[in-house]
Amino acid sequence: MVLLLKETISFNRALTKNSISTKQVYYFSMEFLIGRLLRYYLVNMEVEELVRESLAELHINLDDLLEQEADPGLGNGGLGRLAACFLDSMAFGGISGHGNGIRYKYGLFEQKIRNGFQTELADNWLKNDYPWEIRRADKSVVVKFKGNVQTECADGKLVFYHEDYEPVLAVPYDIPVMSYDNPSNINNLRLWSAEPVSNELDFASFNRGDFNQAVSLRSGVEAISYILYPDDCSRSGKELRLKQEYFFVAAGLGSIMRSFKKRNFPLGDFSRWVSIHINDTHPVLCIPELMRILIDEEGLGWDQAWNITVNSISFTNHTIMPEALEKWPVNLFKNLLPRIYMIVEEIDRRFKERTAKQFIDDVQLIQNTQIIADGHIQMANLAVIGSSSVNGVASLHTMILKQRVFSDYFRIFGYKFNNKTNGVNHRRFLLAANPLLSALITEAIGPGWKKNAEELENLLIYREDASFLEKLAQVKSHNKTQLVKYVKENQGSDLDSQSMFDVQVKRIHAYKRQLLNILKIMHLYNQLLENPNSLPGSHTFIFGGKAAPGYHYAKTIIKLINTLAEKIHKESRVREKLQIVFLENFNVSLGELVYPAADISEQISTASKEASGTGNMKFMMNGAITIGTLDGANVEIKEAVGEKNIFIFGLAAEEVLRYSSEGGYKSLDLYYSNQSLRLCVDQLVNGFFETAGEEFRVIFDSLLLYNDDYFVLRDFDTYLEAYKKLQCSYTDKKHWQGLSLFNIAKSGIFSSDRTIREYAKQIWKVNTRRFDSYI
Ligand code: B1N
Repeated sequence: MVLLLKETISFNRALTKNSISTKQVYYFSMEFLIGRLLRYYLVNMEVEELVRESLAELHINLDDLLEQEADPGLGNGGLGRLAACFLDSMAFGGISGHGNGIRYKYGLFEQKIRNGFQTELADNWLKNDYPWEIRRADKSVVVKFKGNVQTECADGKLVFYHEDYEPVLAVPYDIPVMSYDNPSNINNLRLWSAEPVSNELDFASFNRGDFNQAVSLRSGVEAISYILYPDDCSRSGKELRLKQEYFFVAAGLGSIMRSFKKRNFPLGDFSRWVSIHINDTHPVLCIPELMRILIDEEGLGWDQAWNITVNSISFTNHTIMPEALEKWPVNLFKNLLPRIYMIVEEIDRRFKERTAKQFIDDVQLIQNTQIIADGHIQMANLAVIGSSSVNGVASLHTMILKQRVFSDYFRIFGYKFNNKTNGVNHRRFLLAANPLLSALITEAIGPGWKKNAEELENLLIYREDASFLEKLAQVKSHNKTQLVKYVKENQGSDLDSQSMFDVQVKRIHAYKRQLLNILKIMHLYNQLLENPNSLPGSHTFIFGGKAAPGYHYAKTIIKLINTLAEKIHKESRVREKLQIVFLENFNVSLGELVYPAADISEQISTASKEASGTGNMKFMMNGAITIGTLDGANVEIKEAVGEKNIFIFGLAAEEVLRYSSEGGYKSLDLYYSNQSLRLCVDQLVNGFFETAGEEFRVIFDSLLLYNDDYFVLRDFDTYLEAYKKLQCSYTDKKHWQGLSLFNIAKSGIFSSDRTIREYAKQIWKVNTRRFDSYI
């Protein structure tokens, strides 16, 4: 069947009116979390039932078959999944937009929980081969590392030769990207794999008997695309990471140049026909690499090359967390990429010259905007200087970029800055993930919402319709049963599908504040012991998410969740009302099961820290109600649904930023003044968790000794208040279903179709005719 689909795809691809007369967009990203494809394609082609029935005749169960497909974990979380959503929306919108990334042999680790702790297993997603990829050895590119650069003067011009370099062969594997109702536009996701240039062993070493040396050359090369860095919130600073970054940038640009040349346009028109988008700073070497190609290989002068480069490249920033902003020690960089370093130095020199003239007295600005400073190359600075557009991923985030992170650049290049609020692929996360809800919606408002998610708003006429709301409740209940079944089969726990499902699934990180959620549950537990009637109804708290393997605090949070789960389970006085489950190995596929089953969506990051969040949107379109802070895209979710249809609490971003710049608030004062809070915090270390000993001391210390950087204690009371209101709403079933319907109806603007249409119109300047025709 996969073969048949592949045939259809290659046939259609041949039909794709592509390259010659349309601008090509290339989306460079270190991560693409594409999820499973087979079922998604069947849903998009509207043949799922047909295929299911036909297979049944052969005694093959489609669901069993679908389970066989690997879910490639080629990303950490939101950033990689966003890239995959964008590919889908570009294909849907008829944009010639292609992904460019790395074919990691091992994706993000598989998470197993043992004795409450996270352990990591290798994600060997290629072990049974991957059916959707096509190896294109004929399109390989040689990437050059290290060596020396010789300069010569020829005809009054400087010419650069890169010598004694270490070559690496970049071999592309292509994955077709097809979307709904657009079989004639099939795009490409090109993932690069590193191989030695020659297949010969290093015989000189081998003959000397130096087997290690003979093999290590090969493994050194293959290491480049061996594994994804499993950390989405701190830079690694390791040479291998920089190698990965240059590897896929040089390979991608090499192949773009090759196909551009086949089109026979003048090189000077490059930016009219090609847009290169860089997903955060990880691919920022696109800027000096394109300069290198234009100058060293094509013989252009600096100014012309610079114009072409800046006009072709656009950049998205995804985080303001200082520890994630990439920078590289000059020595490491220079040694690995000598020619690229020279170019970066020259970009920096020219830029400093310009600011020194323009802002004579502003020493601070001149210093802050340098690319090379403190012995490091500041990658974000290179990105802002070398691209024509800089965007944030939600309006609050963009405002913080303009006013704080990049405020100096905003003074220089105000015109570059813009916002593109993230979106998610509603065809994957609603149409495919939630078939019953989709059928109900289509029955009510017709199928147009699949092409134009904003038509979901037509659901509003059912807001008071008791029978429709009842059907909505039944769908939710069915989806909860499906999740309960999964948890039983995979983790052995029994969940109560009648209880309220309160869900927080995302990477584990201090700023996302899983801890605040835990403290809430501890508080409910304490209250229940005091007064068994303090809590209406029963609650299931569902957590899921991976911790970076080296992030001790986050791993302790996972252990804390599991320890609390066990404690509650053993306490007969509360277990009827409270239950916790930690879902192992949260990934795209599990998300597709979880979002449709949620009643509550926990989006409780410290305001200002979450650039956008996209899980919040996936929950919303599946009818879960958000409890959250005014952070990231929550702000826009609130604007869309109105404050009565969401539960907002906590400090505002402005307050957090103000406190932080003044050294924080005094968490100890709060601890002493709030008894029930103090009890919960003490319970982390006072023997309440009989088996824990000092295990949770790091968490306790983060709150009191280190003054609670993420304002957990500060937001505790308002969180509980909002939670109480929410519980109250939940007890009124009809009211609750109305809220749920309202959220679904207003979720259309969070489709990545809307986001991509904006990128296409405002940044890439490509045709949006197909999108426009649906509106
Ligand atoms: O990008 C998502 C946003 O919705 C999230 O709010 C944001 O946290 C996430 C280094 C990152 N920002 N930065 C990363 C990923 C990998 C890595 O090595 C940083 N991920 C985000 C989509 O905009």
